[in-house]
Amino acid sequence: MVIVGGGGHGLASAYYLARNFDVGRIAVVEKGWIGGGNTGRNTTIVRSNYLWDEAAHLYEKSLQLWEGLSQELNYNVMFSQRGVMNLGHTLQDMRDIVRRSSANRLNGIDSEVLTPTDIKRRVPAIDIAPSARYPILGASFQPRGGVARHDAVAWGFARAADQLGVDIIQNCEVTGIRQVDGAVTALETSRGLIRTKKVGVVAAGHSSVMAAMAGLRLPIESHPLQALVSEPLKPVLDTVIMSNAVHGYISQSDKGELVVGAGIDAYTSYGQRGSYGIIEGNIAAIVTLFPSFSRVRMLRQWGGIVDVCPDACPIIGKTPVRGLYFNCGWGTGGFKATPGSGWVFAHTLARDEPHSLNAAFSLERFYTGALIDEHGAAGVAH
Ligand code: FAD
Ligand code: PYC
Repeated sequence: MVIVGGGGHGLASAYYLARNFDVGRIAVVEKGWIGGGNTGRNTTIVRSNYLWDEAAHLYEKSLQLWEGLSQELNYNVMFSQRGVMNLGHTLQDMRDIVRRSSANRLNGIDSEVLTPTDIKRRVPAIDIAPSARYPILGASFQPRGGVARHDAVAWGFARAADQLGVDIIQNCEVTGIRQVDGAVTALETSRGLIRTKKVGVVAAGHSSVMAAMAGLRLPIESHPLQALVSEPLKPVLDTVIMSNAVHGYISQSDKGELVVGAGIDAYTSYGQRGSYGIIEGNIAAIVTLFPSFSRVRMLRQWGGIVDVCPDACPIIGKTPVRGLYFNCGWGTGGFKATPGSGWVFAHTLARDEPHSLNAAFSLERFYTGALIDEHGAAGVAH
């Protein structure tokens, strides 16, 4: 089997394939270097507080895998369960927060609803003044959520997969997918032809490009998503704060940098950068929440390309081409799903049928209409 894409999801898929199933030889081909895509560009927020049962179960499985991942891989992925707070600024935000929090608890997922005073107690630097431009009326809080070290996740899965015999081939771009009678026969790559009957594509940012190689169209739009970090500061923020209404979120890395992210850039693009206007609005939003951060100097900015589905949920499963499977469309929120995505995709590839946790995330849902709308839980403005 060949996995296309050496990001966290591709490497996790290869690892769980080799660990859980007996499928013969496995290769991961990566056009650049492992973890150089969105895995190494994301802001590492991990949580499972999704609204609908299907998504909640999938992300919760992933969160449970995160909780044992450093031991599993014998590699410190620095998973830090410092909690994730989603702020509400309007009455409707608060109704949505209470609804989602209740749905989470019904699914066995930890969730609390906080008042502004609770928030201030946990996050002294935040401005909860009723006169603020976007007054904070409350928040949902998932204590088991948090952050992890992004590149360690790629390296940890890669090393563990390598130890199980997986071939990881970097600087190897897939340029074509050969088929005979509607079935995959080989991959054309920048380093030669690879014959194979089974291919799992996990190429975030370029899923539509890969699909086009097989004559398929996916219901995906590719957008830039950017983030930035500040100079390192003494510890000032020990949880993750997200606000969809103001279009910004923030946490503090173990090195002390403030890690800040925005909503997606509205236009579609494959350029791994973002537009200045988004940063300007993003920083204004963060300063609204944390006025004292206005004097902090920002150090670096970057962008990744996220593949967004119309219902803000992934596609994990078979395609009309026999032997060709896609795992894509994680949009702005796939880092948290890395282990869970690998777990279910490995099952799907090995058994040729979906795991119960990804059955609802098939391509067919765009024909049947059984969409799973998680825009509210995406936590990042679209
Ligand atoms: P990637 O790491 O992008 O891996 C895909 C790989 O496929 C790439 O390495 C690429 O080079 C390779 N590839 C592409 N085409 C080919 C080809 N033709 N041949 C061979 N290889 C190919 N998610 C969260 O859960 N929490 C967050 O806080 C968060 N923040 C984010 C912030 C930013 C700025 C961005 C951009 C994304 C964020 N995300 C977040 C989303 C998350 O990063 C992605 O959903 C996730 O990392 C996708 O992982 P992946 O392994 O599928 O993709
Ligand atoms: O899905 O939690 C998330 C997220 C945070 C920042 C970008 N995505």
